[in-house]
Amino acid sequence: MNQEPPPQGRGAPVGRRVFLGTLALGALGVAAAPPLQRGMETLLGNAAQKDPTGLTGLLPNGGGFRYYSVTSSVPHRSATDYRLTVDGLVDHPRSYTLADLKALPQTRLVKDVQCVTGWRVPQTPFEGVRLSALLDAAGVRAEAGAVRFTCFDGAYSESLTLDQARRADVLVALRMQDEDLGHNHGGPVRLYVAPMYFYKSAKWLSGITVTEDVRPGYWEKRGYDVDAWVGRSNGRDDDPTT
Ligand SMILES: Nc1nc2c(c(=O)[nH]1)N[C@H]1C(S)=C(S)[C@@H](COP(=O)(O)O)O[C@H]1N2
Ligand SMILES: [Mo]
Repeated sequence: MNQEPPPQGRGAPVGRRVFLGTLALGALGVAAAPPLQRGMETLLGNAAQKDPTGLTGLLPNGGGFRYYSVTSSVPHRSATDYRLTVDGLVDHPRSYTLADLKALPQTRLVKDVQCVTGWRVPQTPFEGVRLSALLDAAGVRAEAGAVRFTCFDGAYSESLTLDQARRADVLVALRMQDEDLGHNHGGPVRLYVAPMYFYKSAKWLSGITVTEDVRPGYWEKRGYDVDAWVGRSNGRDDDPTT
């Protein structure tokens, strides 16, 4: 498991001490680990003490990505048992199978992935169904103003305004780097919000609910910006003190 460190910027509600406390708790589990793994954990622990924000940099997920999950385990969903529900303030709520989603027109985008903690993966292809197409098919009601996303990890959530959700560069992604999305990257289906920090791109997507107002997502309740446009001051990225 690898959680996004809490935001360290000005006015962040969750401070450095809380994060270090979490690391210390994690170390309690190390005693039970086999020697090889224990060495690795110790290394991580030392590095983390010098630079808590650098912890995730030591855990590559392949191709420059870091694996993130706020839960310690996530159930697997196969092509046959995966479902994506679209509901809320819509005229035609429905549930999509993976085959349903694959049968819809696919859009491919190639842009930089940018995590708010500073790591970046340049020119990464994502492919999937435009979120706007699913919203149009559902018939969004006049009183709607936002979209909420939920995940089958049972914990993560995200949100967008309806205007943001209707952008052409927001996908319900089935493929990444020209391969079917693997479990660790949020497969079989994740949200991909190209113009925003990667925490917006909810992995293991299972629910799209049209709502009246924006409901802040998992990290947003813990201090991250709800409008997460890349380039705005948001976390450490452009903070000269870190
Ligand atoms: N369900 C879920 N989605 C998530 C997260 C998470 O912890 N759980 N972390 C977010 C963050 S902070 C990042 S940087 C990316 C990481 O995606 P990756 O694991 O494919 O690199 O997923 C985002 N989506
Ligand atoms: Mo992130």
